[in-house]
Amino acid sequence: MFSFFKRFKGSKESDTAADESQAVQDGAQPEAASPVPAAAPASQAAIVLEPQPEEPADAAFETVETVEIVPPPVQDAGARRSWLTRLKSGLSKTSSNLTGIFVGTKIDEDLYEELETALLMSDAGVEATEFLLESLREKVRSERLTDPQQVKTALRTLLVELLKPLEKSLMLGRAQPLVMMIAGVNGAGKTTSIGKLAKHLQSFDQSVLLAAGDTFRAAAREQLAVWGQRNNVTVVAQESGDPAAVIFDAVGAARARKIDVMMADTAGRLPTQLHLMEELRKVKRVIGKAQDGAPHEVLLVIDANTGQNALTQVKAFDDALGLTGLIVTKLDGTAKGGILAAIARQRPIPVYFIGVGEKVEDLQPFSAEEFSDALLDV
Ligand SMILES: Nc1nc2c(ncn2[C@@H]2O[C@H](COP(=O)(O)OP(=O)(O)O)[C@@H](O)[C@H]2O)c(=O)[nH]1
Ligand SMILES: [Mg+2]
Repeated sequence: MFSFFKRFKGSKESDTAADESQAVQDGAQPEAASPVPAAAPASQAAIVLEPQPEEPADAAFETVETVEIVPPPVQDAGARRSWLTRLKSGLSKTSSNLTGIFVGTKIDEDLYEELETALLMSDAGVEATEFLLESLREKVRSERLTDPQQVKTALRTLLVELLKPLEKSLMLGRAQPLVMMIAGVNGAGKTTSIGKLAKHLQSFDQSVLLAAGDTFRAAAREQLAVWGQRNNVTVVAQESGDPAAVIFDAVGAARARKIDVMMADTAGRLPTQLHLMEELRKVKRVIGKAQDGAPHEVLLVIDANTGQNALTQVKAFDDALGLTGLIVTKLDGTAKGGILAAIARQRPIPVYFIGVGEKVEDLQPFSAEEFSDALLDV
């Protein structure tokens, strides 16, 4: 298996990260001084699904190290090719539409019109489409391009520029635990993505604890619990009740056990369900009470097949929660991929990961270059 983690040294972000982790370490000192009981540290109401019989007695997690998740600089070549192939095949509907436009010999109005249609059909939305077309016309003029293939290359450059701000690494090690809250509509892929991420994090020596904050459906809790047992990850769950309470307990458990990353699953909801959005805001507030500065990440999982509706979700969840990142799933289905251009133009929130399937290795960091190449079949 390959991992996409890299040790991180010396950037502006690492300075902030070091400050934050220091603050957290300071805050956690009284706890560190008193020995942590091996038994479940969460309150009695919580069921701690503990796959390991004993708490590991090592101090390995005591030093907070800043780690960055990045597209792998050196990766197993086969795995890399396989990922790119899956990404390309996922986006093939759009790429076949787009590339067909540039096979002719002339750069004329027809070309621009066909391109407009193809971009709109790819879910890029009116704003990003107009932006790309305008910029492309300008580039064709200023660079005196004459060959449609050059126009395609210019479009690739513009796409990369547009999508680049979405490319951001998820910084680990800023706090212990680093608390990530995961939100999204039903079926977007929250629980699956949490599972995949947990496995990736483990493969980079990060200890993980999950909170089954989807208390709405019993099946959701079971899904996470079964997954946790299979993969040796502690899952904090509760028979019923308040998601905020479960997640509060889980943060306590993660702190006591010196867990590196805690991920909180939440119940799916539509942004139009105002009382449920309010419940999510409460979850976020309560996490902040359990640990200063938490949640460190509020991630929204969106299903790329929902097209322009995904943008509506991004805006609504961002307005309610203040999102720090996105996970875009199911780019292997009928997804057309242009939605990322719409997001980049209208609500540029970092896309930490994209998913092209149900297997663990099908979730990878987002790369503007890779994505643009897949869209244009370069
Ligand atoms: N094809 C495909 N299926 C996915 C992907 N991510 C998640 N799924 C599937 O989508 C379904 C819903 O996922 P789940 O994690 O339960 O969604 P949740 O309701 O948001 O927690 C499951 O069948 C997953 O296997 C992906 O990237 N590609
Ligand atoms: Mg779920």
